[in-house]
Amino acid sequence: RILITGGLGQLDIKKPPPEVYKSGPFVYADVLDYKNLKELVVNNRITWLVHYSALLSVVGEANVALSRKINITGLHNVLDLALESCLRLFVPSTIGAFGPTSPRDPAPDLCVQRPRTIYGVSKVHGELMGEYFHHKYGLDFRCLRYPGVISANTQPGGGTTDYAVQIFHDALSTGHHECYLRPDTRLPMMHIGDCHRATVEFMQAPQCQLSLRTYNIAAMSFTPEEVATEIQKHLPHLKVTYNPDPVRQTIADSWPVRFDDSNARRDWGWKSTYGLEELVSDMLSSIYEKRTNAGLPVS
Ligand code: VAH
Repeated sequence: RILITGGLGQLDIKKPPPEVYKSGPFVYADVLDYKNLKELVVNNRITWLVHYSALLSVVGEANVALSRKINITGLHNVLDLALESCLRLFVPSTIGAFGPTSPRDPAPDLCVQRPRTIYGVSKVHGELMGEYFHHKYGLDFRCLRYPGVISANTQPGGGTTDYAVQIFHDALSTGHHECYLRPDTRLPMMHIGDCHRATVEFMQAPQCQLSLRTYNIAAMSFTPEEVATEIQKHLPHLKVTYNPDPVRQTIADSWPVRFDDSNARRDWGWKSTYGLEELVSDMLSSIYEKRTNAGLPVS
């Protein structure tokens, strides 16, 4: 039985594919309230804790104090809880766990990590603390570094990669997207379906197969220009203008351009299924259906 923190956030657990998670009840909990988390674990006989709660890159820079509480104190709570209740623990990391001095094209699993956001720093801390608890106490800690995750079921949540969600909503509503990154800004991205499937397959992998505790996973890397061009194959009227935001452009320019995920592919058989064409087609059809069902106009 799995407890997922942050399940109503951008990683879209509300409607996971049934072959991924069989959704259970949603309950309100505060990752800073250890006693409450402990009660949830004991009362629901939890065996796995999937810890999604975190402030993302841009929103974290606007509220460093809250980001430290949620992303670091919250992480320490789930680490202690996992030990105390003999849980297995999955915590995602991110392309944001790398910085301007990391190899960027591609970024390997093991290299210099000096991120320049509190989000990235907290995620590197999570990787290191989880691996320490594994080696020191035997905790079954597992971590995947996610690319920018693209889902039709959630609104952008304060990240740097969020233009790649917003552009689809704009394409089907106003027909115009103003992009806060330069047209040539290449970033690793992944469809939410691949993200959930990778997580479940990794959680199910026998520990004897894992040469690492933290793995990069990749699916595709694209620029705003490339995703706009692919959308325009379906919606030729889409107009994209570029107005780079210095904060988000600086963050994006410090992140990997591509991920090397060869260890994940070798150790536990990771293989992505959505490329750019499949992502665009699925996002447009999903958002088109949601807007139509909601009685909203579709451009
Ligand atoms: C962000 N979407 O942009 C998140 C993500 C890979 C980046 O962690 O902050």
